[in-house]
Amino acid sequence: MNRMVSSPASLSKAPDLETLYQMLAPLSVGAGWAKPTPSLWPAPHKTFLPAHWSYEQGKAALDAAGRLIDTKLAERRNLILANPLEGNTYATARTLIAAYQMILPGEKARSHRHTPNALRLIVDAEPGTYTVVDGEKLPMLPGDVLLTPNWRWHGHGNDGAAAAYWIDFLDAPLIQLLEPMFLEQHPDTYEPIKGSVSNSPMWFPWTETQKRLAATSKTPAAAYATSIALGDPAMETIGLAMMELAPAISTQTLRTTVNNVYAVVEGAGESEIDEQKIEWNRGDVFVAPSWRPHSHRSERGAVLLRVSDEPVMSKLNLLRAQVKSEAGADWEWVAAKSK
Ligand code: GTQ
Ligand code: FE2
Repeated sequence: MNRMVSSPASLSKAPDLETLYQMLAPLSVGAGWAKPTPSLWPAPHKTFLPAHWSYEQGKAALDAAGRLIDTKLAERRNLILANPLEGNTYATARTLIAAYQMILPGEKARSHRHTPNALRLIVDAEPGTYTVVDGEKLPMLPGDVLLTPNWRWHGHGNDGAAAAYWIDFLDAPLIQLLEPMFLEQHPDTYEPIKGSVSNSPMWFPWTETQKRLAATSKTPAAAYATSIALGDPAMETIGLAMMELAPAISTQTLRTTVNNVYAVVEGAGESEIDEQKIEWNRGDVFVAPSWRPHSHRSERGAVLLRVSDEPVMSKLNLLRAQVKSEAGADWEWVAAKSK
């Protein structure tokens, strides 16, 4: 192969397309019309797969990790829930990652800060488990959601009697894509605690969530069932909603450009995600990636936390969503109807 760089004069005289392509290659130029796969397409590719992770398994693996790896060695004792998409080892959906994390009684996880936004949903923890966000000590109890937005110092600790388990969610795959990744260790290793607070914009206690859900008007058959938002939105890139599923009522089938990662706060049920049936229990995580039609159902009622990149899609005018019509054949636009 001739790797010589062609002059403009010889480029302009390329006798045929094959020769032109050969002249263009060393210039890092490609012929748009000759690409084997298109660069634009009519509807989302549905690259990421529907998937499910069981808390029972995650908890068992974390218990092993508790014996095998120390928080002095591991910055975090966490298990990454990587989408089974071939070649993927990190992201749960395109923009989001979920992980199970555990901290033993008496342990501390050192403080750091990073540009990715993060939050946790507590699954099992006893009083005495806490996170420190910018010097404020916040309790971590089952059903609580705690935020650690972009560049806030955060570390965790457990002064309780039992191991504490929670689910982390971060927008790290999005930050990796966009490139502005920064991570810094706290100069004191464990950030000093300035004080405790009884409420904070970084903390959504489960007791409050339950009160708010009880006071909300019910829309059990809506795509997101009966939903309340945590935050407005919770963070720049991540939206949070607590979803109450009423007993034996299926939600309307939805397909949206939004990536939705669900965690089971309470109860059990099943979801159908692009024809895949997923049965879930308390503490489980499952994902409905962009444009995968999905609906949920619980025979006895359940609460899900929906973690999404909706704020990103909204801000960038990329939010598109459809629901299946009553008859079940047609799709009806519910967001950014295309004309
Ligand atoms: O707890 O600060 O699962 O920084 C991944 C990265 C948890 C955390 C994760 C993190 C954290
Ligand atoms: Fe972190």
